[in-house]
Formats: sequence, C-alpha cells, structure tokens
Amino acid sequence: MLGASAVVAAGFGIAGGSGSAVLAAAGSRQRTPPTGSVWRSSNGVLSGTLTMRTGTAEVAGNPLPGVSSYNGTFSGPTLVARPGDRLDLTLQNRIDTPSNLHFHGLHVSPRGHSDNVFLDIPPGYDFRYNVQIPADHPAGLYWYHPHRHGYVNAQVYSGLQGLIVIEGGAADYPQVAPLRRRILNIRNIGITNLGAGQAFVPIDQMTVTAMVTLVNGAFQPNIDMHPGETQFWQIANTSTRSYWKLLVPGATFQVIEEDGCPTWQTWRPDTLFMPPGKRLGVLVTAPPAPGQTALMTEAFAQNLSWSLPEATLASVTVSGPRRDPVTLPEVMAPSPKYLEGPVAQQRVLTLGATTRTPPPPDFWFDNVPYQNITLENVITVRVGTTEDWILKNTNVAPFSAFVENHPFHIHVNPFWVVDHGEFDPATGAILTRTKSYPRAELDTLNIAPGEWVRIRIRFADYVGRTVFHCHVLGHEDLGMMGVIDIVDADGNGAGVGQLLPTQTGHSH
Ligand SMILES: [Cu+2]
Repeated sequence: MLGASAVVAAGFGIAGGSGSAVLAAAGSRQRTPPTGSVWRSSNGVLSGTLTMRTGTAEVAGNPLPGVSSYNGTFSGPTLVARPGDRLDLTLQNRIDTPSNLHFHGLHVSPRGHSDNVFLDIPPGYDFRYNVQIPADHPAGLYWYHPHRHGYVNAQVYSGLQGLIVIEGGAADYPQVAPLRRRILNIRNIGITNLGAGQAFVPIDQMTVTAMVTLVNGAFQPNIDMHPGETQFWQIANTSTRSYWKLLVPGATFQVIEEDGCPTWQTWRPDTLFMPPGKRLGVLVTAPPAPGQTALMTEAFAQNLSWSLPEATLASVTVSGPRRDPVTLPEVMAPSPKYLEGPVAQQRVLTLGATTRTPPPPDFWFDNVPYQNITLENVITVRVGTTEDWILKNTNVAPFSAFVENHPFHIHVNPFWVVDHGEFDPATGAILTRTKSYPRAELDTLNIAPGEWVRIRIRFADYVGRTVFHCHVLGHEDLGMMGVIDIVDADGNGAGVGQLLPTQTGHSH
C-alpha cells in the first residue's frame, strides 16, 4: 500500500505559496486520504501496470479487508496526461472474475487495445492497453473502471476505479490557474463498525444504512479555505448507484467544467446534482467570514428503496486572511457548430425493466436486455454524422412496477441536450416539451421516471462497435445496455475482439 505522504508529494504541483494546487482534501482531521498514487505521462506516454487484487486496502483511515482494488489502494492511481498523449497500461487480472478497462468519457477509439469494452480478460490474464488521446481532446476530469458485462457493479463497488486528469482546459484559465485546486473522488461503500476493526459489506448484502460516503477514500476529511477564497474543485461521483446533490452552506458555486470538458457557458447552481459517473469542475467561493461549514449532500432517492439521507461529506474550515473571490464570465466560448445539425437520423429508445420469476428483473433498452442482443438489435450509425436520440424512461408509477432514475451514459462520443419533458407512459405520447439551452457537452445525463430527453450526438471520427448504458451499474449488469456500430462509408465497423455477447470467444 502506498504511503499517504507519497500521495501528497506526488500531488498537483504542491510547490507551495497561494498558487499551489492540492490533490486531496487534506485537512486537520484526516490529512492523508488514501487516493493512491499519481502517474504522469512523460514524453507523450503514460505507462504503468494496473494489478487487480482482492485483499486489504486502507479505507476511511483504517484497513478494510476483502475489497478489490488496483495496486492495493481503494482508488487506483490517478492518471495525469495531456491531449495527444498515449496510455500504455498493462492490466493484470488477479481477482477471481473476468474484467477489462473502460476509459469513461474519453473520446478515443473503441477498438482493439483501446476503449474496447467487449474484451474479456479472465482471471490470471494480462492485457496491454494502448489508448491514443487525440491532440484536440478536451481537458478535464475523467475516470476508469472495469466494464466486463455482468461483473461491473461488484467490481466498481468494491474499489476498482480511478481518476484520469487530462491537463489543460478550465484549470489553465488565467483566472483559475492561480487558485487552489482539489480533485475530489466522492463515492460510497458498505462498511460496518467504521474504524479499527471495520468490515466490508459485500455487494449482495449492502443496505442504505451500511453505506459510508468517502471523499478521496477518507471519511469526513477537512477542507481548508480562506474567507472569500475561490478554489477550483474537480469532483467525480464514482458510486455504483448513489446520487449526490452537493452544497456548502454559505459558499457559492460556479460550474466551469462538466464531464471533462470546459463549458461554453458557466452557471451558478445552489446544489451540484451528480448522478453516478458524473464529473463537474466548479469554482467554490468560501463564505466571507471565518467559521465552520461543510460539504454536504442532500437526500436523493434513485428508486423507492435506494433513498440516501442528507449527509456531511467533509468539514470545511474557513480561516485566515480574507481573499478576493474569483468569478468567470457567463459566456466563455461560442457553442459548437455541430449543435445546429444537420441531423442524419432520429431514433427513439425506451429505458425500462421487466419483472422475472425468479428475480432479478431484466433491465433493457427497447425491451431487449443486453444479454439477449443480436446483430439485429445493433444500431448502425455512419461516422461523421450527427443523430438525435429521444430517450424515454418508462420506469414510472403506476405504469411500471419499478420507479427508477436512470443515468444515461454513452461511450466515445459526447452529446448535448436539445429538449426534454414528460410523456404518457401508457401511450408514449409527449405531454410537455422544454427547449434546452446547453452549456456543455455531456457523457452522463440523468433521466427521471416518466421523463423524455432528446440528445444530439456527433459520431465524429472513430469507427467501431461500442455501447451506451445506464450508469446505475446494477441496471447495466442486468441488461440496460445497448450496442452501436459506428461504420465507415463502406459499412465497415466492428474490429477485432468486438463480438456480441451471444457470440462466444475471447480476445487477447
Ligand atoms: Cu438505470
């Protein structure tokens, strides 16, 4: 296990002074959250070996036996790269279930040894990833986690995840670069007897009351701010099914980065709504007077039974000399041209679930759970085109036995929201429509029960087979995942090792 001091030493340019950036929520209560190490690219390549193991990792300041992790830390190494760099990562599967790697939000190839979620890396096997990040890639916060269908939920829940920072972007704005910067990985896990002697709650036994929410692996660490000081926080929700609605009473927020991309418009919400998989980059301005406040999350129900209460995630100590707040203009850049179309195709996709006896239920897009998908169900899109997809969440009472929020996520290509509203689940008829004024490109978007959303996706340049799915990872493993083939002008798409689940075969 990596020493905590190494975390800080390897952090974001901690050269000191007010211009220093700080990786973790270092504070008086728990100064050394076990975020794992920081790996930086050098000469355009970031190389390393991620070894998956089940054992003991430091969680919330104490050993937690029985968790799985990359390289022995509850959150794997933070990968720091620049646009144009290449990730040369060897994955060693030393746990007892198959796995692979997904680079959440990265606009990279879905084929071969890149962001290919059809790969199956069995226990005992190694696989070498080779991911070329394009030179014009947006800069911001991303993350990586296993994506082997059927095992994703349990593996991510138990600790197999890590952050990716693409340097540049909002962090390099002249107003932002001098600010203290914190990268906060907020996730929960089931733990009983929190403290020395604590025990891990396996995923099939987890309950709402056993969930402990951690900030960079620490339980309620302290964050220091000066009165009036503005800090840049890049926040990830890497939970498997829990939502955050973050607030810091007395402080203000300005969102300047979403899902790894600088936003072309900024906004100032009271709370930061973060479904699983979401990242936000936020200017956080402390209250003007010294005192004590906290990073909190409001209560949120993902479904009728998974209802998390309000909670304190970190204390925030406001002390020392007063600083001048920093704000950015509302308009940062013109919106991307492709937002205006042309739109080559419009599709309608429903999200839903069907009871089965015995349980568990099937979750699906268009009534077909992923495990039943054949080539007939694969959506074919032409590279270089833009499409509109209308996504309808049919899990609404009384139409469905399930009432569920579903955070939609698509790999490789981001999207933006055109409009949204409510529909009649019995007939499918659109009841209300609200035009959206998008401020950013997204890779993760919550769709509430009974809500429809029209998203516009540009399938910019990568050919290959990839997926879209619900980021409540239990839903994904139960089938709420669809497949798209992005094909070239001749109709060629899927590459080596991109087989559907109904076809058997391994690729290494
Ligand atoms: Cu879902």
